[in-house]
Amino acid sequence: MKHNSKIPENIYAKRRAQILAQIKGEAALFCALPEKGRERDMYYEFQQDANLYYLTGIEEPQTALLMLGSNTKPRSILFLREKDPYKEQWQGVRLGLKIAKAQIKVDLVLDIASLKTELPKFLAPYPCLHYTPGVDVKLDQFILSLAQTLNAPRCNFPSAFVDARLLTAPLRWVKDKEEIKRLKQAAAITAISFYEVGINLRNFATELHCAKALEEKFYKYGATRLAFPSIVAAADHATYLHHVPQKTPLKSGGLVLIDAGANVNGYCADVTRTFPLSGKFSKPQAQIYQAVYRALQTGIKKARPGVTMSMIHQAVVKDICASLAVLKIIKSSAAKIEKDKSYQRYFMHRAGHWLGLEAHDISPIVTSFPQVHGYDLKLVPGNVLTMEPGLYFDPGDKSVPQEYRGLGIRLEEDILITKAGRDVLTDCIPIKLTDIENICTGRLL
Ligand SMILES: [Mn+2]
Repeated sequence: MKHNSKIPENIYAKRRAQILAQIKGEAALFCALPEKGRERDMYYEFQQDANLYYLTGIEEPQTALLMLGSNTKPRSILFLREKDPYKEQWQGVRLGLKIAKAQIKVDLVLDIASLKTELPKFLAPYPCLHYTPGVDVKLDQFILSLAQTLNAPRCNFPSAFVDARLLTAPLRWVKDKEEIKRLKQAAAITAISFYEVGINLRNFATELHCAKALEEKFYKYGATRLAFPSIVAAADHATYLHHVPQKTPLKSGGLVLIDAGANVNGYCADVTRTFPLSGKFSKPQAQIYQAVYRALQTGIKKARPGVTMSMIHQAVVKDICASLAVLKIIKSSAAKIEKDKSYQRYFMHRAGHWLGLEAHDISPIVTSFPQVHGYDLKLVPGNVLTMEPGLYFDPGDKSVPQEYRGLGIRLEEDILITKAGRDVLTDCIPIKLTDIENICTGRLL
């Protein structure tokens, strides 16, 4: 499996050109997320801003990309840290200006230390700046300070500000060949890891042990990081959507919900399976499992070019409502359950989300009036999304028949929209009820 290759520089250059083509006579600034301090001189694992990564592939903190649009001479200017032997001795090697100049096809490479003096000069002639607030709050404050004036709008600094994600979101929404390759790698790594952990489930002492064993597999098969913090939820912990793994023992008779994904060179997988530890679902467990499984299949079949995420969600909701009525969990008709939204007590999230550089990937919007949300855009080939219906019954919910209380089941696949319909990138991980049982008992080896 080839999985450690970075996206070639000419692809990043092409993406930058696509941004510049949108901002003739305007400027755009993309900056790195700040490093997050833990305690004293320790930091949390650095996470690059996905938009800056999409346009440069650079994973270093203290990096910024300034784009100056023009009909005649558009320019890209990269700011990053200069080499510093003393700091590198302690913090690790940096790219540095010289290597960046040789490798990255921008018009100018400057030291990030000069950003505050250079930025006002570069921006002075531009009326409009595309900039995303909230990525680096300190930079936000600096830019706002430059825009502030007491008596009149400044004419030597942009007077209009637009969220820069409006430029990148439509591009990031449709994955190119290089991205699809890496998303498939992330899905494949996640698949084999889920399988290997599934057949071993009885040997894990706790949720945490299981989570870390799964993550060990991700890295063994070539992950570069986790797509998001792994969720391993035993028994009624699965009724909490984003349960953080604890030292809770995995007990026979209960279910274990695992929702996790590998990240390969920036691209995420996001998979959920729910396993019966004993190797056999009880009758109520099986009833809920099948209800979620059917809803998942409904959603997957619905996904194709021309339909919207909202339409898929509605189809999944309809299916879930039918099951809630049939199982008499809500004593009402399926149509009424759907109409009065009483299903939301047990299925409270959307049927899926976009997937890409972020596990919950950026969604394009259409800035018409009123604005149109990405969930209402017609899918096109190259969109990647997850499908993840679930049902969750609080252990203390007396309105639910007793046999279902404390059950939490979610199933999730990653889906690539293609011309012909869709590819399920994660369908090599068994998911049918009997296959899941056989994994747990070691019969499916
Ligand atoms: Mn998900």
